[in-house]
Amino acid sequence: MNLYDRIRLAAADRGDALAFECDDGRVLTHDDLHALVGRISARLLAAGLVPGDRVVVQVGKSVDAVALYLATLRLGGVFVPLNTAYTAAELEYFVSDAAPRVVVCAPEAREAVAASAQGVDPAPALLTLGQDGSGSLVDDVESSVPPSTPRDHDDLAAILYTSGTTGRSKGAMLTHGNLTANAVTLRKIWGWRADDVLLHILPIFHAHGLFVALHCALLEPSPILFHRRFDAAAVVAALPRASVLMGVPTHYVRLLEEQAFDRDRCAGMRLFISGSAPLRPETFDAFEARTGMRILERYGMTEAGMITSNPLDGARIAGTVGPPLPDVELRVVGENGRVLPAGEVGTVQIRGPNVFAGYWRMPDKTREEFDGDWFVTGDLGTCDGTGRLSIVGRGKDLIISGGLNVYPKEVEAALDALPGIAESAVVGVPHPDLGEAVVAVVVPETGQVPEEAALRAALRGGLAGFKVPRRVLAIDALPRNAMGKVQKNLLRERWAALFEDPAGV
Ligand code: MCA
Ligand code: AMP
Repeated sequence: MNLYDRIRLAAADRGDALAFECDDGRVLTHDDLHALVGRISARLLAAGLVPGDRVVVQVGKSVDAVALYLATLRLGGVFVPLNTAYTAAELEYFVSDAAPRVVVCAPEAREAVAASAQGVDPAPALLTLGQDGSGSLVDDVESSVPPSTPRDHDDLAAILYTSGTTGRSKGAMLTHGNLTANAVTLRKIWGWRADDVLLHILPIFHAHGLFVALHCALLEPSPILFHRRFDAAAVVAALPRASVLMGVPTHYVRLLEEQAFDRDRCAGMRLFISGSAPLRPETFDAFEARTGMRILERYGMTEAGMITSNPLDGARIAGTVGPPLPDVELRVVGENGRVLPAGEVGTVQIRGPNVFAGYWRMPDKTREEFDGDWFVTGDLGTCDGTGRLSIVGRGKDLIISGGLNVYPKEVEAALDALPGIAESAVVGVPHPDLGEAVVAVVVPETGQVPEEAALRAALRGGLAGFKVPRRVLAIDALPRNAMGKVQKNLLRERWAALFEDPAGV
């Protein structure tokens, strides 16, 4: 079944019930939401969308953007959300790779996005959507509301770009079957209830905020308090009306910085869920001491949605991400390809109905990341005797800063292209707020060190802000092993305490 139909059906006898209450004062019932989805579907259809067509979307978080996602599903289109922080240079790659029928962007970005889409043949329709709901996407259209398009398990629902360890970003193809299987399982294992109220604080251009959070609430259906950007004080104020919150570790670190965040505020809360990056045991403990509640940590990936989860009932153990979801199989594999017993550290591999259909137009890359029918996550982990997984590191050269992925190679290439830089190495080092912060170590060409602020400013033109290194440090030569490979572990060790002193942040 088309995932949209499932969502519509879930609210069939709850049309008058609250679906969204936004922090801008907008309130929508389920009937309002689905009427909006209908109008946007008509607009997309008028733009020429047919099943299988991609809809590339780079817009601010709003209920209209959620409705745009649902309308795309409804028509059998393929939703391609993009981080709003991406620069025009970054956007160009995604638009040309996805070859969309429709591109939706903020009204003020229209010209830049039109330029990014210039090479796409046939030229996509360009529609606009402002965060306040203005724009050509929601302007009245003449055509009548189209019916929903039946979809099979294997039909694509979305492509989410994840940066590649080498070179180009890869579009992870997710099917209606993938998204539905994960949503149905999560709703069950997290004990979702009709009287739950989700406090939604995540961006909706990633799997966490778009799929995990929204699907659980919409399939119940339970109301959503919708914050368009994360503001810790606003979250604390809204908590007494909520029962479930999903966030990345940085959200929890920032909530703990709020004086007013206490046990009383959390009295109606049933579940705090964390994921997308490792939750430090210190954060878990501080959270429990302040609120009396133990955060439920789970582990996931764009290519597979949610993979493991600590239990709803039973021990939630800091530093572990729990057993695999009921319909997911997981194994830990050693360097020689041997499946490892409990207690040993190796690469986490998974298979199940949640695992994606491959990378968009990259069959070779897809093959490389599978071991038979097992998907190789690139994360290093170990299982205990009861099947609980702990993630102990990453085999892939990836930095996760505040829940956002940064691939060093992309930042190194941007740095190496700047005048005065002979070579560079980019690493993640511990950061009290972001978990890991991006730090660049550069070798100046002439021994004359380029100014740090100027280097960071130069990077900003091409790279999204969250990828720009918090610090750029000069060094005479990069440490290398006998094979000539840069020893990033030595750089990480040397600057491990860089952000320990709050003055250095
Ligand atoms: C913003 N900035 C950052 C980050 N976010 N810098 C480093 N890392 C970040 N994550 C920078 C901006 O470039 C800007 O810098 C300044 O911080 C303020 O920007 P603003 O947007 O106001 O930041 P914020 O609101 O404080 O954002 C922090 C945040 C946000 C709320 C933690 O990064 C966030 O929403 N993270 C969650 C991402 C997420 O949903 N991940 C799920 C991926 P300047 O002013 O210098 O330009 S899905 C996934 O991982 C899988 C499936 C899973 O398991 O969930
Ligand atoms: P993404 O590519 O944005 O989907 O990020 C997925 C990656 O985030 C995973 O491969 C892990 O490295 C990391 N991740 C997600 N959840 C957790 C967690 N609870 N603990 C540690 N790492 C996590």
